[in-house]
Amino acid sequence: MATVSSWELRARFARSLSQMYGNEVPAYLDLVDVAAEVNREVLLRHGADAERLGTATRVADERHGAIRVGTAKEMRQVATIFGGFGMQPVGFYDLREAASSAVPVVSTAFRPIDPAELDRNPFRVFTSMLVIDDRRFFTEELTGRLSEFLEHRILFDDELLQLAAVAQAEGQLPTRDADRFVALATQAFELSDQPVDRVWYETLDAISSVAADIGGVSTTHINHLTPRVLDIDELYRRMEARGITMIDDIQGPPGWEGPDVLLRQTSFKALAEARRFVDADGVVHTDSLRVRFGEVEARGVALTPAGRDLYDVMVAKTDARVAEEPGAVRQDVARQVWRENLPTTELELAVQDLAYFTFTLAPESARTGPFEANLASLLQRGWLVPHPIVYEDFLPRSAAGIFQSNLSSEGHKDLSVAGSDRTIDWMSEILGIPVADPNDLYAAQRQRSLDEVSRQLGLTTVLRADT
Ligand code: OOG
Ligand code: NI
Repeated sequence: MATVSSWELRARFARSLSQMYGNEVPAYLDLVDVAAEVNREVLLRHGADAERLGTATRVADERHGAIRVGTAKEMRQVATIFGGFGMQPVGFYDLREAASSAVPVVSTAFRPIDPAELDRNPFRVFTSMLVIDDRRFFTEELTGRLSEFLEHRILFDDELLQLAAVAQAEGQLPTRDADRFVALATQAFELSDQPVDRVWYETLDAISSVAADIGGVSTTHINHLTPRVLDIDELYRRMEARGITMIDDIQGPPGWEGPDVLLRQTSFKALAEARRFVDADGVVHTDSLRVRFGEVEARGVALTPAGRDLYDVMVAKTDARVAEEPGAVRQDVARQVWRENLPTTELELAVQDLAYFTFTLAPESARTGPFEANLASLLQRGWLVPHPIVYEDFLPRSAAGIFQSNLSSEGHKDLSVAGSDRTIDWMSEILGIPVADPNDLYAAQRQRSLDEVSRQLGLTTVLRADT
């Protein structure tokens, strides 16, 4: 019997969502076009070097989506659906802390974790869940009403969930089921034309637009779909030249001449979309909402915990200098801070254990010094060649920035009360499966490669990065 494997299911799902979202939000197609144009040019200009952080085919298809749900049960169903596409929960992001305005959600990302699976198709979905009992945002009474409203809605039908469960258990589906699974999963994230209860929506909107988008409607929808671009500064200029207003800045690290690290993202502002509302008098009107937007991203090498600490220090230094020099352009200030603090080569990032790499043996002709069974020295003496591990995850501050740049107002947040406690363990518990720590995944990938080169070098004690 012909079957479709989980990576093909994932690739089809990403493509199908992309088609659906392109129909719903045509400006997304502009972003995809410009990203493809820029990618082609970068590949022509830099050749194989441009593929160090992912092959041209991987990058061309690469997307991340964002969705938002309301309850533990919905979250668990989402885990089943994405599990059917070979995507597992990785990382925990508390946007309540990362955002200055009211963003009452905690998030994880569903993505493939095996490097070979990532190469085949790296589709990931940033998934946020409303924290309905956080007293900084919701009164006890509102928590009760939210809980009541959310408990009664059904986002995903049984057929979808059953197909997902089979796909997850078997790692594949028969062709006909595969078509159905992809179609139903895509449909589940379409924008619904069911009328929205205006009074209820506005009650939540006064607290947080994000809360209204999640808890104010009886369905869910994809919030954005993000292509990957190899030169985000160039993309930004071209989008503006096309007359599409982008948010003020590129989030994350600045553009600079050294290695690309982590993740840079930018977006265009949410567009007005026609939505139907039912008013208190029962009459249905068509009005509009600005909720969904277009985002694009550039990915760099993953940073180790030490590299991430340095990153946080550099962000804090940038913040401080921008505060001292009103009128300074944040990216220019950040670039300066980067030049003062971050090594300018991948080799040096590897030697200082600031970023994650895999390693291969260099040809003998490239070796410049005697053998010593120590990773830093083998790198410096040219015995080993480092290859960057691409950052596959998200940044809380950028995510908060993306959320915030698209809110219609600051919303309402009472800082005099304590928030409700949410952690990665809590998320694992409600999902019923462990949420992976991204660092563990990168570190394991690096160690597998060190095991291999140690074997090739005939070492009795394997090389490690942290000694
Ligand atoms: C998610 C915002 C975060 C990203 O790329 O950091 C995000 C949302 O708006 O639902 O997608
Ligand atoms: Ni995003």
